[in-house]
Amino acid sequence: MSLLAGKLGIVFGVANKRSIAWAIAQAWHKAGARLAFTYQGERLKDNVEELAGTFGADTLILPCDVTKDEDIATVFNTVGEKFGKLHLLLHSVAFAPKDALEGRFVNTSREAFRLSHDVSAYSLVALARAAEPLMTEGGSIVAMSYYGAEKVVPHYNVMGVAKAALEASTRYLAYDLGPKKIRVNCISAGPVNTLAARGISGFSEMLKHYEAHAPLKRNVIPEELGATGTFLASEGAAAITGQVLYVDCGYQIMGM
Ligand code: 0WE
Repeated sequence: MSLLAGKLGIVFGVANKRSIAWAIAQAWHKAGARLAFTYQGERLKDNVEELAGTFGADTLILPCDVTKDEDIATVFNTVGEKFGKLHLLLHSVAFAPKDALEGRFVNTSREAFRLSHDVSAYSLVALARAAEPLMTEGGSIVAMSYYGAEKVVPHYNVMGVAKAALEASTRYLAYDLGPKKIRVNCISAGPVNTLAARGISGFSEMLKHYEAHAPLKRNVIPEELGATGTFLASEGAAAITGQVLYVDCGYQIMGM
C-alpha cells in the first residue's frame, strides 16, 4: 500500500541508524515518498550519505545547521530546483548543552537557554517558513517532542522548556499554514535509545520505569514512530493539525 506515492519530502535530524529521523525516513520511503536529507556538521556527513544513499545514488543530501539562515535558504533553494515542490518535512532536531541537562534547571545560563531554544524550537518556525512556498499542493510537517514539555522530568530541564515552545509553535504554525492545506503536528515519543539519549545518566533506568508504568508495559520501538510519522504524512490524517500525538505506550495518561 503506497500511502505516500508521489510525495516529496525532506528530513532533518538523521545522525545515525538509530536516529528517530532515520526510522521515520525509512517508513516514508517504504510508503513511496522520495526524500531529501540534511546533516548537521561534517562529522555526520558520512553517516547520512551511507544511510540515505541506500535510497538511490541520486538522493539529495545537503548540509544544514538549523541555526544558520543561509544554510536553510540554500537547502530550500536546492530542493526547489531539484524537486520543484514539497509535501513532507520532518523536524527531528534538538540540542541543549550537556551541563544544562545535568544540574538544576534554576542554574540554566542565558546562553544555554538561547541555544537550546534556537536549535530545538525556533528552527521549526524557520523551516516551516522556508517550506511554505514549495508546499503548493498542501503538506505535512512533523516534529518530534517529549513529555518533558508538559511535566517535570528530572534533568530534562531547559529541553523541556524548549519542547514546550516547539509544541506551542506547532499550534501557531498550524493556524498560519492551515489555509494552504499545510498541517503541522508533533509526535511525542516515549524514550528511545538514540545517540541523543546516550550519555544521559539514568537513561536505562528511565526505560525500565516506562516499562513498569506504561499501560502497554513496554517501550516504544522506532518502527512504531515510523508508522505514526507515515500516518501523519498521509491523507488519513488530513483533518489533523496542531496536535501532539503521544506514541509512548500510554505513559502520558497515567496520574500515578
Ligand atoms: O529530547 C531528548 C534529548 C535531546 C538532547 C540530548 C542531548 C544529549 C547530548 C538534547 N541535547 C543534548 N545535548 C547533549 O550534549 N530526549 C527526549 C531524550 C532525553 O534526554 C533526556 C531525557 C530524555 C528522555 C535528558 C534528561 C532526562 C531525560
